Amino acid sequence: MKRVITYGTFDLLHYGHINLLRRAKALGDYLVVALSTDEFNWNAKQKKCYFSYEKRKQLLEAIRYVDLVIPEESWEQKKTDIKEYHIDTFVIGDDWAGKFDFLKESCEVVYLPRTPEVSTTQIKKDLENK
Ligand code: C2G
Repeated sequence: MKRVITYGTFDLLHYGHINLLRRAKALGDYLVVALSTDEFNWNAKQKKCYFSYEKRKQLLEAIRYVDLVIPEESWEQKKTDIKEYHIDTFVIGDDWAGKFDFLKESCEVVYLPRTPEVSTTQIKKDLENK
């Protein structure tokens, strides 16, 4: 059983997120998604989510590619998560390319191309300009 993990905010869930989750799951048999909590989003990423952690978790758990959703509360938890969940592969979009290479001592690290034309930021901007 090959176990994969990815991390993110996944606010205003869109097909770019789904493309990432589909390809992440295709790298193994079991996909863990570490979902940024509201506090982590604000304190670490200055992101104010439209949907709360609970709502974003509910959405992710409804996706066929996702097997488990856990909270992401700090930048430092990745190594512990990889051990605790017996992870073989860490995967994330290539907007993070190189940023998590330190995890290579713990597991395989894969950066997948982002879906270029869609983002939560752009969705919010487009809606404001409607
Ligand atoms: N993503 C993508 N294509 C898009 C938008 C997002 O492939 N058009 C991917 C991102 O690269 C990331 C995942 O979807 O792998 C989640 O994106 P965000 O919610 O923006 O995640 P981010 O805020 O980058 O959080 O510790 C890591 C951070 O928590 C990552």
